[in-house]
Amino acid sequence: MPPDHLLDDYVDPYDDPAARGRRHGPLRVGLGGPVGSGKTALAAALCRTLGAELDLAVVTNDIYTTEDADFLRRHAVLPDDRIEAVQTGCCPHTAIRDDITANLDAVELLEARHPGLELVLVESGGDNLTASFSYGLVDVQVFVVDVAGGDKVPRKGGPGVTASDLLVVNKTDLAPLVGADLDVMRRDAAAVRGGKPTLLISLREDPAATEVAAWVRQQLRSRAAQHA
Ligand SMILES: Nc1nc2c(ncn2[C@@H]2O[C@H](COP(=O)(O)OP(=O)(O)O)[C@@H](O)[C@H]2O)c(=O)[nH]1
Ligand SMILES: [Mg+2]
Repeated sequence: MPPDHLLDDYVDPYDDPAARGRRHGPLRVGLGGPVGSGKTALAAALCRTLGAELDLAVVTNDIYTTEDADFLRRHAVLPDDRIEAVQTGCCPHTAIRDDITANLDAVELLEARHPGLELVLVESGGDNLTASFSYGLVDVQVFVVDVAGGDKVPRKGGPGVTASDLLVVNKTDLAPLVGADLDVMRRDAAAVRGGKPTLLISLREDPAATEVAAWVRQQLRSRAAQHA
């Protein structure tokens, strides 16, 4: 890892699109975003919706606990042996971007345990708007924000909002309560994302995360077509 004072200029070697997309093994999907935006709720929803049709597993990242993994186990969205918890003990984005070893170990453990694995979701520990995954760890990344912090969030940018493969704006059910204008969020997101997709959803109203699940299926299809 480069020294701190060089991090601003640090270019992840895996950010090269040509280096992205493993040919073999499961599709690895990163779920990033601020604390409380709904990453674990989205992981649970995707497991419920896709679990019957795909061989899948989840890696969770928490700073000091295994709370997210415990939540998924408690709600029995997947068998226990398909959930691995990484305790980062440090700034969560370090573990998904700069020193990804613990996460790679967790993914490889799941792959060894389940040789037919088709999809691995990697939930990052909650961070702020600056967090993003190394493409050495994931093939595609979803950034989850919510409307509860107001409609300014997409406008504030940051690599998660601008560069993620899919931006999810969750908790649209709360928009009237916090006075957030969803059209403003949609327009601001489109303005900074250069054509990449944004979905406004409410996991409260659609616990199956139908549109996000459809996007994941599409990613699987396009990877299969790319490597056919
Ligand atoms: N009102 C509302 N609450 C939600 C929604 N999605 C998640 N939540 C709640 O938001 C809280 C944080 O969700 P969680 O998935 O733990 O967030 P994470 O920190 O990003 O993993 C939990 O209490 C969820 O039940 C939603 O669409 N609407
Ligand atoms: Mg979580």
